[in-house]
Amino acid sequence: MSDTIAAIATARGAGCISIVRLSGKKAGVIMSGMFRPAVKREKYDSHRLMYGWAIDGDGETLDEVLAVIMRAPFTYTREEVVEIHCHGGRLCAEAVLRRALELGARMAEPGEFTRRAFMNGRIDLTRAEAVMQLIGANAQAAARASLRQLEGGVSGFVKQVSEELTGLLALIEASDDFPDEVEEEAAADRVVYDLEVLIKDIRARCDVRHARLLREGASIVLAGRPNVGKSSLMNALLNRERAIVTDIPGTTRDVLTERLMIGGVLAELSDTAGRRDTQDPIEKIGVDRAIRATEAADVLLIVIDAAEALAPEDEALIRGADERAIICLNKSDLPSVVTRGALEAMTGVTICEVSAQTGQGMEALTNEIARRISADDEQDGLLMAQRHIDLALRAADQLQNAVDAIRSGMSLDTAAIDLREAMTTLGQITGQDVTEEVIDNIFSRFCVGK
Ligand SMILES: Nc1nc2c(ncn2[C@@H]2O[C@H](COP(=O)(O)OP(=O)(O)OP(=O)(O)O)[C@@H](O)[C@H]2O)c(=O)[nH]1
Ligand SMILES: [Mg+2]
Repeated sequence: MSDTIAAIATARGAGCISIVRLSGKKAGVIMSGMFRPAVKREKYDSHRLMYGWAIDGDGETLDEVLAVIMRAPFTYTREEVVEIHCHGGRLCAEAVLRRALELGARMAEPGEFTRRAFMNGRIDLTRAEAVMQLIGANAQAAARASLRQLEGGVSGFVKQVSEELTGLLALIEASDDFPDEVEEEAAADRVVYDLEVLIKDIRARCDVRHARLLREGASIVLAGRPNVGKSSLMNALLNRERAIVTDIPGTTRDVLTERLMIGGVLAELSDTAGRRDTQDPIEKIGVDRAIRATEAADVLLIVIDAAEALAPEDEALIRGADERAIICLNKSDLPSVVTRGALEAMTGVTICEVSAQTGQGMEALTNEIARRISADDEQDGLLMAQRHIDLALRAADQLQNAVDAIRSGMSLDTAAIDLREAMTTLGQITGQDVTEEVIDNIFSRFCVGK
């Protein structure tokens, strides 16, 4: 923490500018050794961009730059921070970075700037994690949820629960110290009642599926027997000829995955091999992979050929369908053999009549998929990071232990131990009670320069 770190903060590849960033006590001194401002100054103003040149040890120009010094503590890391805005591409920025290292800076580790912001108490762990989620977000909904976390949504929740637990611990202590004034039984009732409300609130914020949808997007998988039109539907949903389509059953062998946006939500769409018993070793592997992909799907599109009588494979898929399934009655442009009514008699699953060939019914299908995968980011206070969800659920379990202990007639003191444990668990979310190892783990997933 005592040395000055440096890194290129902008992404690799061609761009208009690249930024070299420094943070630490010597940032300003290093800047003076490598920056020649166009207008001579006695002293650099803080937070003020200056035009000039980055120069090497012999005074030769490395690049034409804009540079700024931001003095502590009003900076990202709370330390002295310098940014040098070079021309885009890697070469200029790399030359400037090399010069900074020559002058005594050290190359920053991944996430080290944000780690310093955390260590110096400017942000808590949930906000540091929000920064990373925001950089990695690839859908608007995920970005909005990360921004809310950055604004302190998760920290606020943890603080509120911790305060309520502190209140309950005080009540327990009072009933212990002043049994005449605070009657133990009344205190126990109150603690149980309040804890149950809290547990319910915590669990309501831990929607694992919703959080994963927000972070990673939904997985949509096409399944069905050979030749029913899965690959044709894949192409129709993607609006391009991605998968090979032929009238030969068993055309698709491998799982084929593509990203797409449906109703503003990022999703992965997978085409799979047609399900059937086969002796062909390659197709067999394909069928196994198809089954595995189906198990992991958020939305399962079971494709049925409307122009042919149901085969045993179709029936097996329909009967095995759960709440993730949508039945796509495909080839509805052809004279129908399988009707909607016949399927409705077999299952309660939503049925969409479509034609991958003519596009008929595709809009209704897309709307139905969108409805299933929309991850509503406006829902108040839902946790997004898996780490937070795991810890919050553990805290809820520890509170549940307290409730169970009181219910089974144990003393309030015993319950107080569980309450304290739950508070420690919650403290790990914000980073108050967190080990070095957890911190290392979190920040190592950042990019260099952030
Ligand atoms: N008339 C009509 N034909 C279709 C429709 N969808 C697909 N087909 C035809 O059905 C045949 C099989 O289509 P595919 O998309 O390859 O079927 P698949 O389910 O991917 O087949 P496998 O990869 O073998 O499992 C092709 O000849 C398609 O042109 C449709 O909506 N209407
Ligand atoms: Mg196919």
